[in-house]
Amino acid sequence: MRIGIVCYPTFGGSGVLATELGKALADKGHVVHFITYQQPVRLSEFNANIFYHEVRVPTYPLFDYPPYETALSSTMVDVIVNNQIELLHVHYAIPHASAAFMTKSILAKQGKTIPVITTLHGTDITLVGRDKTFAPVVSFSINQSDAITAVSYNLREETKKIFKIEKEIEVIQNFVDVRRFNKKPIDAFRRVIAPNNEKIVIHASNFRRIKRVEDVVRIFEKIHKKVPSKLLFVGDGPERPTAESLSRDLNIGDDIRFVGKQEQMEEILAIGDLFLLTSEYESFGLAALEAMAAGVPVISTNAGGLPEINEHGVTGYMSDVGNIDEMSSFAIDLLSDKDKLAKFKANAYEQAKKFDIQNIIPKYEKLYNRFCKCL
Ligand code: GMT
Repeated sequence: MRIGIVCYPTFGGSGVLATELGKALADKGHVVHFITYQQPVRLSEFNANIFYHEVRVPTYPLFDYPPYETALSSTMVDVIVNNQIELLHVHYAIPHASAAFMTKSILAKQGKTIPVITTLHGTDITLVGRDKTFAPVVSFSINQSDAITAVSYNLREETKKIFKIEKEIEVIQNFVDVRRFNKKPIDAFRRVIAPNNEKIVIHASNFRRIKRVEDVVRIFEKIHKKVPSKLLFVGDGPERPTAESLSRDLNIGDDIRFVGKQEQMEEILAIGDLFLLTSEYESFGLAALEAMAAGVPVISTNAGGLPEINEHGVTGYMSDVGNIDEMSSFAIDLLSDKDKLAKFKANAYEQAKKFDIQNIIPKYEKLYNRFCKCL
C-alpha cells in the first residue's frame, strides 16, 4: 500500500510515534511518504520504501506569519498525485487535520478520492485544540476525517467531552519497539554518569509547563538526601532554565545533568534505575513506555492515560499531580530495596511487551484496509 504520513518532525511523542509507524510499515513492504517541514528525527537510516518530502514555505515581505498550512496542503496534493498515494494518515490535529481536509477537497474536484485518517495525540485536543482560537477548525476537520484514532482510552473520552465528534473514535494505543529498547547498559557510560555506582534517575520530555519539571527536581532533592543518586534530564524546552536554576538553588546542581535532545534514547535508558514523569496531563506517556521497555520502573502522576500503562505497585507507582512527598517516598522505597527494584524492573519490561510494535502495527493495517483494499 502507498501511504502518506504527515507529522511533526521534532522530538515530541506524536512525531516519534508517526515516524516509528512509517518505518515499521515500510519494513512490512508498504511504501511510505513522509510529508513534513524537516526530516523527522527518528528517520535517520535509509530504507528503500521510505520517501521524504519537505514542505517549503516561501518567504514574502507581506508574510508576518508564513502560511505553513497552505504550503502543506499544496505539497500533499502534489505528493499524492505524483506518487499514487492511496491513503493519508495525519498525526496531531493542528494543523494537519484541516490541511488534510483542504487536500481532500482539492483532489475531489479533480475526481480523486483520498481517505484521511487523523490520529489524535493529546495536546492537539486537551490543551491547544480546545483553545477558542483553534477549536472550530479542529472540531470541523476532525469530523471530516474518514477515520479518527486516539492514542489512549483517556484521550478518546477527553475528546468526546471537549468536542462534538460525530464519528466513532477508535483507540489504537501507542507502541514501542521492545527489541530496540531492551539493551545492555554500556558500563563505561554508566561510570561516567555515576562513578560511585549511584542510582540513576531519568526524566525525558520537551520541558513544557505541562511536564512540571520543577517537581522532578524537588522529588530528586528528597531522593538524593536518602539514596546516593544522579538525575539525568533528557530533552529541551521552555522550562529547562527554570529546572536548571532550581537545581542550583537547592544545591544539587552537581548531581543533575542536562544532556539535551538525544536520538539514542535506548542507550540512556539502559543505564537508568528509575524514570520520573510528573506531568499535569499525558494522553499516554510514550516516554514512560520507552523507559519501561528498557526495564526502567516509572514513578508518575496518575493523570490522563498514564494509568493505562503504569501499573501502581507493579511497574512503578502513581500519585496525584503535585504530590512531591508521596512520589519521593515511593522512589526512596524502591531505590533502597534491591530485590524490589529488580522485580519492578522485570515487571516494567513485561508490561512494555504488551505494547510492542508487533502487536500494534496490524491494528493500523486493519484500519487502512477498510478504506483501501490493497494491502
Ligand atoms: O508531550 C508533549 O508535549 C508532546 C506531545 C506530542 O504531540 O508530540 O505528546 C503527546 O503525544 C504523545 C504520543 O502520542 C503522548 O505519548 C503524550 O502523552 C502526549 N502528550 C500530552 O498529552 C501532554
